[in-house]
Amino acid sequence: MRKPLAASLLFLALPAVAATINVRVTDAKGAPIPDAVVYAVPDGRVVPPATKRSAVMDQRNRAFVPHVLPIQTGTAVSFPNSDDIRHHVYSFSAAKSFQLPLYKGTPASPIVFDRPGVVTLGCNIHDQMSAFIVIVDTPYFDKTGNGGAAAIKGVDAGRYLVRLWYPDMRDEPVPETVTVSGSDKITVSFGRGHGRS
Ligand SMILES: [Cu+2]
Repeated sequence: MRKPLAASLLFLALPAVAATINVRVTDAKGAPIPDAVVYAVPDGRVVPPATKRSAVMDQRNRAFVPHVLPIQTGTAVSFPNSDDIRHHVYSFSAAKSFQLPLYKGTPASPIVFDRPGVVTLGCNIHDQMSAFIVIVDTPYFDKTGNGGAAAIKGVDAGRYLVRLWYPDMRDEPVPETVTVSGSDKITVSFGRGHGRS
């Protein structure tokens, strides 16, 4: 049966409804934790496809930029070398093991990260270079700034498990369960139940 025309027009006229989940991450003493990845995983539902399918992990002044890069599973990451010396990027991580042998400029093919997990990057030439690519099974994620705050935006209605990862995390805390019903602003805090190593 066809929908009445008036009802269809009303539906189209409604503004897009999406929520923001604000997350604060502190250590046991209350100090903010920067570079912490927070992500909301749909609970028992199909994960929406990635809205962003590519990302960049740069190399500048003998450092990876950014230090922590959160992406959704299936995202292609390019590894431009912005230095005028050569780097040799590698990962031995289970989620993605690869090498980009000594190079300058931008490698022709980006690398697709097709499994969730944490990939630790290194450079064979410069031992101090390290970075993390955090691959999550959801398009809803963000990373905390220096104040330990992040905002997961554009979250559709439904139930989510909000999870946490940061570079020297010892134990992941129990995920926070949140239910989004409309254009809510929800606040989640991680301040206990996880230890820095
Ligand atoms: Cu290097």
